[in-house]
Amino acid sequence: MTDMGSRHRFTFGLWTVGNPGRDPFGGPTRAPVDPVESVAKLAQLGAWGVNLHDEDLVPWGSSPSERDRIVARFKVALGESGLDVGMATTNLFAHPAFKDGAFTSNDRRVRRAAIGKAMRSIDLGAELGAEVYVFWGGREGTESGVAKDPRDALERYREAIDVLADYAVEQGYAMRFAIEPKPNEPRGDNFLPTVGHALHFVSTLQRPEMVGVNPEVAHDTMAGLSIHHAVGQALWAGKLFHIDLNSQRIGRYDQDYRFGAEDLKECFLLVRLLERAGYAGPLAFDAHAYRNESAEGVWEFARGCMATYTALAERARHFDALPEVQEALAAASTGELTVTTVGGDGAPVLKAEADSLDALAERGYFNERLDQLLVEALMGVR
Ligand code: GLT
Ligand code: MN
Ligand code: MN
Ligand code: MN
Repeated sequence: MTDMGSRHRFTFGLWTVGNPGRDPFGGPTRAPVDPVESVAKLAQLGAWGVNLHDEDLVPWGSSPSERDRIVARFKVALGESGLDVGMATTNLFAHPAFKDGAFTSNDRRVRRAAIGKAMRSIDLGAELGAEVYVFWGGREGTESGVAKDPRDALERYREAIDVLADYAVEQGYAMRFAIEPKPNEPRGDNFLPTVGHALHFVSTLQRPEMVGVNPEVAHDTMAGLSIHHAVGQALWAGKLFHIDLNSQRIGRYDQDYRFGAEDLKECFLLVRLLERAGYAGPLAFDAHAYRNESAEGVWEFARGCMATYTALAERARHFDALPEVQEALAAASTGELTVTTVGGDGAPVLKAEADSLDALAERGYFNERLDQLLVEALMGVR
């Protein structure tokens, strides 16, 4: 273990470091990576764990005996490397039968098969000790909105999660579930497009306490939203069960760049928030190396994700320890936002205070100074 992984529980999906560089316009540029090799290499770099889809480990179509052999070999690798499994999930997007959706396919037979596949995959996650089970609805959506009433689709989505939560509880599995939102891609429009949509969806479930969210930096950014605010709302709701870290420019396809490769300021705000909130769940990097990298470049990518998170956590602590920052925060009245607004005062008092608006409009909030301090701390010149 290096210093890097000693405090933070950094994880990588097998599909991230194993990404062969395929894109819609061209085939793979890198050879497939054996999951056993990924585990050994990630441990060496200081990661805490790995994440996987059923099919990242056990190829679709494997016989039960092949499955058992593959899983046994993988468990040995985990034991030797000391890595844990942070989260597990189901591939409900690659098989052509899922082209109209998995839990929300219009074909009831597909929906039932999808639930069955998720059950098998939950068994695998439990066997490997995954503490979180993620649901990313890659195929849950439409190109032609007329083909599905969104109310019906959400009802079937909810039914699937309810059934699977019951299943996990009945089996005695300790895992919690996390819904991962994404606005589009691969579907034209996906259901549960943002963290806010997912949080509301969770509140409609039969076991809401068991289900949280798995925000991904790139996904809310694709929707043009602030991931800092999205994760803030998930934390405020007590629902941040997992997080997928990466980078993304607004308005692009799903780029899944190395954490910190884009918008360092938003990354700084996100890391500062997670650190201040004492988030102790896995910090998962759901990203991949640029397509023009060779096999070694993949490990450069993995090292970079962890190094940037660690450096931003240090920068955030440094920033908050600077006396000029504390002064600027006080000038911005940041602490005052933690004070209850009304207290015990009644309507007559509040109505009278409405008269103070003209005078209150005079003040400034000194955000220029505060933000410049952030930028200078981030650049390392302060
Ligand atoms: C896929 C997707 C990710 C999800 C993974 C979990 S699969 O790579 O782009 O955002 O987290 O299903
Ligand atoms: Mn993504
Ligand atoms: Mn992706
Ligand atoms: Mn993700």
